[in-house]
Amino acid sequence: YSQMTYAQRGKQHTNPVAQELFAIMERKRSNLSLAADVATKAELLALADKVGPYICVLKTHIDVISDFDADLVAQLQVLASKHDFLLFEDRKFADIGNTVKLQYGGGIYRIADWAHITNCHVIPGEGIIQGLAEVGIPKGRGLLLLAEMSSKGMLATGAYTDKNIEMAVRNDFVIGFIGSRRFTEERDLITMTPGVGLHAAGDALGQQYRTPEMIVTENGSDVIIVGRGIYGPGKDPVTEAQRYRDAGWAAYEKRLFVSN
Ligand code: UP6
Repeated sequence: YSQMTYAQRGKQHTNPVAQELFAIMERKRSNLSLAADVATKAELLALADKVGPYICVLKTHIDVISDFDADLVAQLQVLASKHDFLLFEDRKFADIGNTVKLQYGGGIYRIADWAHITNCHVIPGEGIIQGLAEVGIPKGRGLLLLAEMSSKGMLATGAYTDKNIEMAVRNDFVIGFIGSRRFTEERDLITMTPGVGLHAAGDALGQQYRTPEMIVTENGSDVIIVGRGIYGPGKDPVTEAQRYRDAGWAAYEKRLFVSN
């Protein structure tokens, strides 16, 4: 699959969210997701509006917004249509199936009502996927499994990562992984990779960065997730978003060129 174009993969994919994601990537020539980790509603909406034209996915941590309300979600949905991107709530669910059903569908965030994509750890076992699927499938959503993490000393390796791959292959609700590489050819599961930066090597709390070329060209990942590299101190988010979009797309085209 890493040798096929995003357009080809979108046409043959069976999951509606995956089809839409590939179509957006092709239309916008962007495999960039913005990790919009800001603290207020106004900052999040301003950033999403500015950077929206250059991204395929807006990744949120909705629970860090100090003045969250239902109107924020309504406005994010307007921006998602205006700029043609998907919403990914990076919730990292990690509880038993019955509890994650409540967390995904309810509470004040009602994630399943607006987030096209969310993600989970499989530490509780496969019931977590089943619980989330009961809420998400009727709404046409998709799930990513955290097969690996970008941080120093992370424990998602070896047999644990392999279990993620097995569970993903047999659950249609799963559209892919958070991780650093392409994991399987058994079906077209999408990899999205955080910990991407053109300049910094990491931060003071264990984050580690690799370049788009390492992630997309060499490792076969599909979407780069960039946060502080775009909106960090002293940066112009539009300039940086264009730079990362171009770097991510060039890395993808190089992958196609090298393999064909
Ligand atoms: N994230 C990681 N590593 C993972 C999984 N998720 O960094 O393994 C998320 C973080 C943050 C974003 O929660 O929202 O990706 C990375 O942001 P940064 O580019 O500013 O480091």
